[in-house]
Amino acid sequence: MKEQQTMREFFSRMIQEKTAEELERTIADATRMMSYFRCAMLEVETKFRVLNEQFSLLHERNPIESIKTRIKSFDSIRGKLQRNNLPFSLDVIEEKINDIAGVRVICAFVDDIYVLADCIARQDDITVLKVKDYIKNPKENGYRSLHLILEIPIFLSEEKRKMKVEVQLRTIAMESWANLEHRMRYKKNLSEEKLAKTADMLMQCATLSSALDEKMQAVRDIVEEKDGCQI
Ligand code: 0O2
Repeated sequence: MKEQQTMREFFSRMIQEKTAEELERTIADATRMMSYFRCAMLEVETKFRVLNEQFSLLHERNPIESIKTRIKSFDSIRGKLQRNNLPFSLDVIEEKINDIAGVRVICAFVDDIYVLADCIARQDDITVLKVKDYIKNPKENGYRSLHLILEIPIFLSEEKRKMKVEVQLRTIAMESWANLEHRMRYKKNLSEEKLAKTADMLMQCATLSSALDEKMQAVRDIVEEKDGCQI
């Protein structure tokens, strides 16, 4: 109910030239689209939970520490459209914004990230549309994560629809770096001086967090024999 109200306020602000009837139709279409994205997000989340369950059966350990999901807010969608010089329309949003539905999978070890990504990519109802490996190629600021844009079908009462979901796979160390950086700096309008000062410090933190991941992985490699994906 609150979500509907927020959407109503948002669209009333965005599309003032529309008639009341057109506005209602747009709100109904947007509500439906977001609901489809939510379904797709749930499907992907479940797939990771199933893999985690099976891993614990096969290997007596859970590769996934936690899973977070989120649907992008319309304010954030509008910001992204503006940054990419795209017009605000539901068709453009559905076609061009890849991370409306987001699933973040936090893993214990770097190896697990690639094993899980491989297992998901091999599922026959999933198409991997894009891979951005910010672990092998970290961003300039030090950000590390493996991003996958997946296309997955959702089965509705009378139709099947393919929806996009962004998956971010990262370790606990990558997650804590990204959360703190996001809170303090990402997309914030800091002065040039503060940007310069903090960039170097954040890069040092990223290097430390990467070293922590490598060391933890090395410990695990000694403790256990490495497993490939046998699912
Ligand atoms: P928010 O506020 O987290 O939603 P694409 O269209 O997918 O090719 P996109 O989405 O612009 O391109 O780029 P990318 O690099 O895949 O980044 C998508 C998301 O990754 C971001 O979403 C962030 O969640 C996260 N991310 C990327 N770079 C950074 C970074 O430097 N620091 C942190 N903390 N997170 C980052 P949004 O919509 O930009 O932001």
